[in-house]
Amino acid sequence: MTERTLVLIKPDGVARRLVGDILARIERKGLAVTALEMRTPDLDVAGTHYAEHAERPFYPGLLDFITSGPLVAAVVEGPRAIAAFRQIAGGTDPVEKAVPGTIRGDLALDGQQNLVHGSDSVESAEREIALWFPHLARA
Ligand code: RTP
Ligand code: MG
Repeated sequence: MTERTLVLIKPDGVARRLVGDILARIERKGLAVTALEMRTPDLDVAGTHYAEHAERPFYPGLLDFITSGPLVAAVVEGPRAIAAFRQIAGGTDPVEKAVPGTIRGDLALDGQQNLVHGSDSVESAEREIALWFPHLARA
């Protein structure tokens, strides 16, 4: 069944000129990029995006990082797109969890500056797509 997910190429990915590499990996997996925008999010959008982590000690630093410069937000679609993107992203910690062959496993070192975000459930995906691309929200 076709699914959609919200992907962010975080500010470290843009700063390191990895946008093309990461989009190519998404497309080579067989997923489709159906919306794409570069922007520097304000604290409101970043805070809402990561609201589930509001009580975590890393939350303030995470918001500083996510709002630090331009990122790329994308809607990615395909069969099992949510799990498929998280598979090619690799685990959250690029060294301890992400394996070689994944975006984080191949290209990142830092547990916070880990290049990409991908929605973790259908509910998160719909919430995040409505946040980043309001015109694509489903009723
Ligand atoms: P994301 O939400 O960005 O796709 O990443 P994820 O599901 O793999 O990881 P999650 O647990 O949702 O954490 C969100 C982001 O917060 C930063 N983080 N820092 N201990 C730390 O310093 C720490 N833990 C998480 C990372 O940028 C992570 O991707
Ligand atoms: Mg997450």
